[in-house]
Amino acid sequence: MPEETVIRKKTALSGIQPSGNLTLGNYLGALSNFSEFTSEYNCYYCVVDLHSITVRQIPAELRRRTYEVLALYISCGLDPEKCTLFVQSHVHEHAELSWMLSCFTMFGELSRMTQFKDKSAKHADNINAGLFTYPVLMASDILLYQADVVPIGQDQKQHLELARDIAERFNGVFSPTFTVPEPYIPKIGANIMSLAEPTKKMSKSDANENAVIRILDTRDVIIKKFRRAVTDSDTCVRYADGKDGIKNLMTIYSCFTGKSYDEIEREFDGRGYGDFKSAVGEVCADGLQPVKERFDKLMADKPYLESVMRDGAEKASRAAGKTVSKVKRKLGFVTL
Ligand code: ATP
Ligand code: LTN
Repeated sequence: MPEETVIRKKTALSGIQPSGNLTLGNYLGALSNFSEFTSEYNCYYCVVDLHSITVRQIPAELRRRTYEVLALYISCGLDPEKCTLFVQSHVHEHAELSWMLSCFTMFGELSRMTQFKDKSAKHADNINAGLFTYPVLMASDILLYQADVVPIGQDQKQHLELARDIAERFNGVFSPTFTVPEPYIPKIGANIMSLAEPTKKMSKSDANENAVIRILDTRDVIIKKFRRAVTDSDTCVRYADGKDGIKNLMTIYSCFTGKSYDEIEREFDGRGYGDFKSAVGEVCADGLQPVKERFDKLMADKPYLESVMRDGAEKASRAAGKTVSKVKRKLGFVTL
């Protein structure tokens, strides 16, 4: 009899922190790519609330944002019937594996993480141990589900590389235990910049509202913010060095229209920055409109969102439990 070959469906996993109102950077760099994986991969998308407490949160806001990020997952096309949508703190194995993997992560490795350096500079009064070990928790999120691919923006590449190193180290000591994950970083949109300081990443927690487009901003606000976007003293829409503001706007325009940089240059040839900025605002507002409409409906139905969380936690726990049992066995913990 021919030997039966079992083809394992690959797994995709990603997470977003409920640490602020999501931005266009979160959308283009991560969220809008999540649904690409749902037909061919086993998908796990997680609201990473444990990560968000590395920075002080107001409890009522954290709770509301947890519902919001889940509602945004669904609004951006993730069907809870086809993928597992869940909240990290509902699956205790994340914290449990994180402890075990922290014993396979070096102090020096964590000290080199640029997000740690940036966040400790930004929150100098609260450089807590969680901020330092944050990447171990992220590695645990990924390795718990044996993820093959992790859709992320450019800023998370270093954390993903660390997750790969931890997996390889553990596998090397105890025989293959974890799948070594690959990042999926989109070619365009992986690094959306601030509209006020286009050499800096657009970040959820930026104090300057004009620097950030929020997924849930109204059409008028989106258009106004793009009109105010910092550019340069030239007038020509060109993708060239030294034109960070224009390059960022061209990237955003390209993401929403599918047009190449050459096509965009031709389209706006001889027209000023004003015209271009208005056009970027229009395509962005149009692109986000359907997401917002679905979001409003979902937020009005908390019991539904809670049922999604409950089902998601149950499915995720099943997969996570298997990995944790395997890791404990390999480490030599007594199982009863
Ligand atoms: P914070 O400002 O609170 O640190 P953040 O905006 O960086 O948060 P996260 O929840 O940490 O957001 O990130 C969620 C996902 O969005 C990650 O995959 C991250 O790489 C991606 N992302 C965040 N900002 C951008 C950006 N400016 N451009 C592209 N992708 C981004
Ligand atoms: N560290 C990420 C958020 C995050 C994540 C994950 C992303 C936590 N766990 C697992 C992908 C996979 C961030 O700060 N953006």
